[in-house]
Amino acid sequence: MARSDGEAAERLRLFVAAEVPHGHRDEVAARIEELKQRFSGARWTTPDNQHVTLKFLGSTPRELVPEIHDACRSVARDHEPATLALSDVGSFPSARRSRVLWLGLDDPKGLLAGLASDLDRALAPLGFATEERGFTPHLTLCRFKVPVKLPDGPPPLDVADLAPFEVSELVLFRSYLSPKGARYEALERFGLGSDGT
Ligand code: 3AM
Repeated sequence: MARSDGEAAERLRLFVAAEVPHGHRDEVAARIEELKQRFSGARWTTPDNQHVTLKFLGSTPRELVPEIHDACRSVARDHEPATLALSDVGSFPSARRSRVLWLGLDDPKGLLAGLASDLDRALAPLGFATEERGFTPHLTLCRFKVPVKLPDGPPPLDVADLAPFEVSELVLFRSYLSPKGARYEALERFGLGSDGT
């Protein structure tokens, strides 16, 4: 549909992610209660808002969405589902100056790193900047306004007993920012592997 002069194109804040089963995220939430008390100044994510970000697209014109779907579908088809597990707590950018605490994923076949680098490559022709930073698959647990020093390193969290789980799709999310925090909406899912739909 033609737009009148001066009318701004609608933009959506987008990112592509993989999901961890809800039950696992709820179990993690139950196990970080002690950490929440220790780091009471942090802003904690809720299980509903946790995902493994693979590619951040940011503010995107709506008319690019069909091409983003095509790119995601093609990358998803090139990767078979794999079994992953939750691992250890880490911090960004470092334990000396932590701004984020996260829970890592054990991904022996490198599925998530492969998806992240293929998304980077497939989305670059649409004008999305390629990622310069190394990729560390993680669920963000909390963010600190003022960086925190962790002299003993990131705190331990025992999740070794939680069952491994399968990652079998990519999810295109829309992010809505507000003073109350972010809300994420799954716009589209892309099954991994040649059997994916
Ligand atoms: O939920 P996590 O932390 O994995 O940190 C933001 C969040 O990831 C990340 O994108 C996800 C959805 O908002 N994000 C926000 N701005 C970003 C940026 N400029 C960014 N990632 C990379 N570059």
